[in-house]
Amino acid sequence: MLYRISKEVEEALKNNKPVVALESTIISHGMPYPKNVETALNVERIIRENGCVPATIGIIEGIPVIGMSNDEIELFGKTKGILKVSRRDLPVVMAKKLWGATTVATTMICASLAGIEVFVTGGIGGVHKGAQETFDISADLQELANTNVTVVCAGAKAILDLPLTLEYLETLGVPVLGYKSENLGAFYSKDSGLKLDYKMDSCKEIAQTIFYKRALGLKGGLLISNPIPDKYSLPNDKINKFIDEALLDAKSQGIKGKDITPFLLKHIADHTKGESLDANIQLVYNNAIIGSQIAKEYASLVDKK
Ligand code: PSU
Ligand code: MN
Repeated sequence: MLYRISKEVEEALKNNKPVVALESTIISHGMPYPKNVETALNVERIIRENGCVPATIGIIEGIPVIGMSNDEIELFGKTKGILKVSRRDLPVVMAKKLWGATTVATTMICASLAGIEVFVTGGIGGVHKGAQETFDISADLQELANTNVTVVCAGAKAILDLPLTLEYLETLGVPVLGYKSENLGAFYSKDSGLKLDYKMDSCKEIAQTIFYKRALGLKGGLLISNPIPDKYSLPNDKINKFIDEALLDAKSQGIKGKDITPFLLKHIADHTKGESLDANIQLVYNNAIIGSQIAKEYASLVDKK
């Protein structure tokens, strides 16, 4: 077997019970310990309370694990040096029997291997600022073009070039749907000011869109932008000041490639003290609720088929 799947997730998939996939880079590289573990376990609890089975995904001794145990999540949260594994790293990490935290791209690959349609995260990778020169475009975007998984996020952080990220997704044919919102979410802030083509009024409507994409055999994912709730949303200009500083720091320290996103995330978390981390945690919880509803609606559509 290429991967290990937990009994609970396997049973749920067999019986068409809704399952929600979760990534592990957000645990190992996206938040500090112990808040990362606390958040990951709360997200699993929220998904269960909303009638779905959570499947946190990570690579343990070279084996992709779909449905990590609480102890494994704890280990991912506190062990230093777990690699950040995107599409190109996955076969190497398996061959070398290493531990790896899965990015959005790799979590999509593993979810699709197991047959999980809905995946909840915080923010996706995208086109980086200055990509015209650096060519730094996250592999997450290509994955959305190619792999059949729906990703629920709160938009993307302004560490990225958000208008270019939307252009790129359009080129790749990825539907970007705003849940009860006309505009793309900006992660910590509820509104990026960038208009999306489609506002969805219900999770049922989103599930139907997934259903038709699959029924038509249109390859690739869908991106759901579920903006952070009003009461946790930070003002754009306030957070952008920290983002600009983080970008300058990364440049002066020569940070590049796969290290840039974790560097920027850590810089922002350190400099905004608890505030940005709290917003980050709340938006993931909110995505877990909406992602669960989408997964349930989708499972009931597939049942009726
Ligand atoms: N953006 C966030 N938080 C994250 C990430 C992105 O706001 O934790 C992580 C995700 O795992 C995403 C990855 O898939 O960073 C993208 O990295 P890169 O830009 O190197 O492709
Ligand atoms: Mn990159």
